[in-house]
Amino acid sequence: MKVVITYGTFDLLHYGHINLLERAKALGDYLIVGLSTDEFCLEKGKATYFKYPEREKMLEAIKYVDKVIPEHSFEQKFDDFKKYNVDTFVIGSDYKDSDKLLGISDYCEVVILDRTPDISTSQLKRSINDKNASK
Ligand code: C2G
Repeated sequence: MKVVITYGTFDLLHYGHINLLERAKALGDYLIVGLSTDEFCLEKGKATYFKYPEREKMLEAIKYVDKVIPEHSFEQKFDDFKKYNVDTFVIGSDYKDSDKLLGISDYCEVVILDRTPDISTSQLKRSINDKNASK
């Protein structure tokens, strides 16, 4: 069984996230998602709209996702790779050439997938705020 893992905040879940998860699952048989905890999101400078339990529930409802685990830090990946016998780590192209990926290829295959253009959580928040402001 080929195990794939990816990580993210997945706040205000949108089709860009779904595209990523669909392609990640297509790379193997079992997809694990490391979901950033609320505390880790704050460390990443991302205040989320939905809290961890809500984001977890939404991810677990996606047919491509087989398991959701909490992501507490960037560094925990190396423990996860061993704990879950991960074959492939997947992340979107915003992390291409990021120092956050250093050393990962020593543990497993690294696949960088193109981000879905023209959609992001921050863009959604801005357009919702703009709509409210214009009322
Ligand atoms: N993504 C995408 N296309 C978009 C938006 C997001 O492919 N339009 C991908 C990102 O590249 C990432 C995943 O969806 O692989 C989750 O996106 P975020 O929740 O924004 O991830 P982030 O907060 O950057 O957390 O350790 C890694 C971090 O936890 C990633």
